[in-house]
Amino acid sequence: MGRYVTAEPYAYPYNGELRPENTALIVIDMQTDFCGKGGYVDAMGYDLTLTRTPIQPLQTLLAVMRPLGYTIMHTREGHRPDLSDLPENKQWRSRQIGAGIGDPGPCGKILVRGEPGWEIIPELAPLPGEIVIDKPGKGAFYATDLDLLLRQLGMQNLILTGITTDVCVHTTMREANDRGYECLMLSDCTGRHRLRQLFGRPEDDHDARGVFGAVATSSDLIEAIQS
Ligand code: C5J
Repeated sequence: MGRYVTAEPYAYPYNGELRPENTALIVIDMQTDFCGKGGYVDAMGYDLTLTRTPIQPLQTLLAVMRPLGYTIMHTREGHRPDLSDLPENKQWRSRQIGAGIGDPGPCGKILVRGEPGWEIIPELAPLPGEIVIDKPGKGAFYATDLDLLLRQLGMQNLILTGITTDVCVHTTMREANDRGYECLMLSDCTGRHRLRQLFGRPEDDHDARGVFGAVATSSDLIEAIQS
């Protein structure tokens, strides 16, 4: 008898092996510049509601998963202060939308390591001992030691949350799937910017179609791990 989360399009994980010893919660890029009051998204005048909706469900989920001994990991998107790890085209594209990476922003240089805007928001601050992955790209596996750490810890299942759903969360889920991790995305613990919600295809966001993994809500997960 395994332990499964009620999820779409299949009960997660595929083998019913859902345990604190082999399952990590990954909280992606909940940084001030993306979702904090006074960060660059806020300063650009966008409605922060969409990138802030995951905060409360994530707080509830962390309060359940931490005492049960699940591995909790956080990621931050950001670049070295000298921008030597920032591809020119990434910088150019960010400037097109008025948020040039490395340029001065309301909370220091935008998405630069060590600047206030790059920090994880206080509401979801990592606890001492929780792993924080600093990534220069969208995916959390690219140019980081995430895979090495997960394998050292014996992790097989990844619960993916954070922002933004269609960029860093989805990229990480695809990278994880190719490496053999069993992925679950939590729809209420992810969010995206309004701009992309208007021009993107929101129906694709949580539609993993079983190709990259499964989708559930945090309540579904909490019910499974507390049962
Ligand atoms: C993330 C981005 N975290 N959209 N970054 O999604 O640039």
